[in-house]
Amino acid sequence: MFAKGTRRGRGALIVVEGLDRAGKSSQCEYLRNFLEESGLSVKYIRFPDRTTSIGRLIDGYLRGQSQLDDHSIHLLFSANRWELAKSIEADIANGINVIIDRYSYSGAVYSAAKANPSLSLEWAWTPEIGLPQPDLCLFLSISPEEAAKRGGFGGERYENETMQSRVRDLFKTLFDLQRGSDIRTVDAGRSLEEVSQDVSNIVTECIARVDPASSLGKLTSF
Ligand code: T5A
Repeated sequence: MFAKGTRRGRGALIVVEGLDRAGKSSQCEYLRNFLEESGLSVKYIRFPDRTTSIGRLIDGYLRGQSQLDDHSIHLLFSANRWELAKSIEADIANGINVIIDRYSYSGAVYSAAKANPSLSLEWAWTPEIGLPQPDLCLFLSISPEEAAKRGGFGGERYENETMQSRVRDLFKTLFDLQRGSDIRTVDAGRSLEEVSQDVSNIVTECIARVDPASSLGKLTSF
């Protein structure tokens, strides 16, 4: 826990990643409450942010209401992050801890999982270079079979087991390439409470470790 009013300087940038229905939004909500109750300033952002004009194009695509070339939709997902990048950096500099539900890692692996020969993982990562670098990425690990049993699975474009299995493998490949990043895997196949306990312990450590006088880094090439 944190003593109220003792933290000055910048906030931490915390990303939560995982397959569809891994429990990301549930854990982000839990984390927001946990940090607020600990006296910290918090903002919670979800990508895709479906409220912007780019986000509405993405939403239509995910619901199957429009068709787009694989490269075009990929670049829209990335543009959706770039349109919030400056405000994320400003919040962090102002001492706000920012929790992000899906980020560049999802961006790269979901597009690469389409197995389009002209859309490699490296190609998919390139537009992410220069975006704010998370201080911590929590990967909620669950099997595609377990995720499929959870509420609402199957409603959107990528929610099928073939795609989710490829995504899971590609997350591993991408994380192995992220030298110098703090990426932690949490077993998300357990109860909400057990997962939340691990999440709060890891995030508490991260916030204590971030040097309040340091600047946020930027994502780099492999
Ligand atoms: N995408 C995204 C890209 O292709 N490129 C990109 O750049 C980005 C950012 C939509 C899609 O877009 C793709 C990836 C996705 O396919 P989304 O809106 O984040 O992305 O969609 P989902 O990941 O499907 O988000 P969900 O909200 O549906 O899943 P969550 O957040 O992982 O899961 P959550 O917390 O909503 O929980 C789902 C269900 O499981 C239960 C919950 O109560 C809920 O019913 N649950 C648990 N049940 C048992 N035990 C637990 N521990 C549980 N945790 C949650």
